[in-house]
Amino acid sequence: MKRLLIAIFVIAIGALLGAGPAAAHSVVVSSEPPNGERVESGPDRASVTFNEALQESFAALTVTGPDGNLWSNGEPAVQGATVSVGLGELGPVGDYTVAYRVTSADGHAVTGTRTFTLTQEGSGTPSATTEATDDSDDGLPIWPFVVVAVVLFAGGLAFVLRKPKNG
Ligand SMILES: [Cu+2]
Repeated sequence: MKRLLIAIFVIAIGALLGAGPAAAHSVVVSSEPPNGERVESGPDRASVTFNEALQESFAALTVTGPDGNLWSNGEPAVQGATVSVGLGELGPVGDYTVAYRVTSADGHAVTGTRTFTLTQEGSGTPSATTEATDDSDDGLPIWPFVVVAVVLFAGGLAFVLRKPKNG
């Protein structure tokens, strides 16, 4: 019995750490420019479209150039299953990275990147240079949540074990 409970506990921890219900999260179905695409100029807006409507809060979408500068401008906008951000005239030729962070309908955060390649140099100016780029909010600590979850689970376990045994 105890061994079974330990097994359940280990499985629960694994699920908490993200090995579990990943299938429920929103999944990218397309992006603009398309992932891996070679383009001569940037679109007015870069966008990433998912398989289901997103929550409108906490969305982030940035386009970073081969120079490391930020080329997207303004705040990202969520409309249905699509998150987009202003882009416009680009600069140096090379790979641009579209980085997104959105909140699934189920409340989980989904992050990732898409890339496209600019083949003709543009005359645009970046909205922020490398020094001003702030990646500090990428490292949302998950440990506090894990600790709380473990404490809650252990509490439940203790409660179960405390139940009077039959016979
Ligand atoms: Cu989820």
